[in-house]
This record gives sequence, structure tokens and C-alpha cells, in this order.
Amino acid sequence: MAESTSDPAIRGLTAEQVESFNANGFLGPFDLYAEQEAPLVWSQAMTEMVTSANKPQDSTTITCDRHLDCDTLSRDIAQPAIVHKLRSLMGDDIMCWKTHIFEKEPGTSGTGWHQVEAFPAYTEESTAATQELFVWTAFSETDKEHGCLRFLPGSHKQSYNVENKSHNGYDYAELKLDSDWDPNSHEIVDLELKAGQFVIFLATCVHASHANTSAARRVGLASRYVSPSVRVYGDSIDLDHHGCVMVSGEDRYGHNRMYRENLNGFPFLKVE
Ligand SMILES: O=C(O)CCC(=O)C(=O)O
Repeated sequence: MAESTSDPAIRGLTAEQVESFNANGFLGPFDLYAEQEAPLVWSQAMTEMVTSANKPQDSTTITCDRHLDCDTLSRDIAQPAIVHKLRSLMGDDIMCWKTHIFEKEPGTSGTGWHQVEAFPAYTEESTAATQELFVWTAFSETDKEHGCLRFLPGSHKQSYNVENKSHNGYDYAELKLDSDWDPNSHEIVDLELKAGQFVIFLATCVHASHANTSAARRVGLASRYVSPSVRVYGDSIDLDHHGCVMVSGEDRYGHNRMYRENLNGFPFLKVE
């Protein structure tokens, strides 16, 4: 489904890129914002987050789902440069169900090796189009010294974690299926990004990040995308401050709560 447009930044992927993604489980870097623009975009997002009257949770520091109350991040998750590439991998119907901010202060340790299978229910009909895809965008320079992401190529083809645990709060080393498994014995790709660039990866591709040994804060935004065929939130979850956002195509299932607008009333952009 590679698309042709005059602007290379918002093209879909080539057949070779899709093949590489399927083999490795990740692909990038791609350009989203100009290098000088990215910190300004983040600074605008920070201002919106701090001053927001509609925070998605009752706390001063909220690092997830700020695309629901900040216009800048609402736009970010639906940027054509991202969505056209996701369409090449997932088909036209795409829903963003969550975002996480990963800020690492100087001296902060890296994130441990892990893979994520948050939606075991979809494994029955698991196809490329029903996999969960992550887009991780660097809003500051993210090389090895600044804690770049790391990937084990091809690791999405196997389960390494004990359970289908989601994103936060786990000691990943304790989730290993085989306690002797040493991720560091695999081929490792350190994916360095300039500010404004992003990488796409499968949730099931084993990933981690380096410690931030630099003197500067590292800032990244991870956006989580699935097909609307995936039922994201079960009945038991408090839905007051959650909701999925279509960023492309249509929802032909109707089994997810959708936000049509963000909490500030800004309509989500939609790429047809
Ligand atoms: O930013 C990081 O250090 C880790 C990111 C990550 O694990 C994720 O986005 O799933």
C-alpha cells in the first residue's frame, strides 16, 4: 500500500521498508519535525500540559494520555508523516489508544529489555493489521549518550516475557520466560534519533533504552496504535479519562469508547 505524494516526508513505506519492518520489528528513523522545531513543539506542549484545565487525571505530573487535553499532542498523534507509514503496515483503519511521555533526566538509568503484549484477546485473529505498533518520537537529541532506544531485531517472532504485561511499573527482568535468557547476547541495534525524528516498532519487538549519561534531559513521546478491531478497554476500566482516537479510516466495530474531540474541544485530525 505504498502511497505516492510529492512530499517524501509524508509518503507511505516502500515494499522494501515493509519487508525490513516485518523481518526486524522496527523501522526508522523518519523525519517528523525539523531539528530546531522539535524543542519548540515540546515547549508548547509543556505549556499546554501545565495550564490545562482538563487534565486526564487528578495529578500535577501526568505522563500519559496528554494527547487528550493538549492540542499540540492531539495533532502529533495524527501527523500525516506518521499515519501514512502506519497505513502501509496496518491498513487504513488506525486508532491511537494511549500515549506515554518518557522524560529522562541526566543520570537516569535506561529502561530494561521488554516486549509488550497488552491485548492477548487479539491473538486469535492476529495478523499484521492487528498488531500493536508504537511510534516513539524524539523531542530532544537521542543518541547513545542521551539514552536512545535499543532493539533486538526479529525478537517479535518469539515470546520472552512471562505474561502479557502492559507498559509500566514492572521489573522486566522478573518477567522473563527463561531466566537464563540474556538479551545482551543477541544482536542489538541502538537506534539514535535526532530531535524531531521517530521510529516505528512492534510492541512485541524486544526493546530497551540506554541510560542518559549526558548533561541534558532526554524527551520522547511513545504513541500506541492498534486497529479498531482490537477491544482495548474492558468493562471494568474507569473510562472517564480514557478513550481511543481514530487517526485514519473508520471504526467498523464500535466496541471501543472513542474521543471525537480532545478534552479542550479541539477536533482530532483525521487522515483519510
Ligand atoms: O523511552 C524509553 O526509555 C522506553 C520506551 C518504551 O519502552 C516504550 O515506548 O515502550
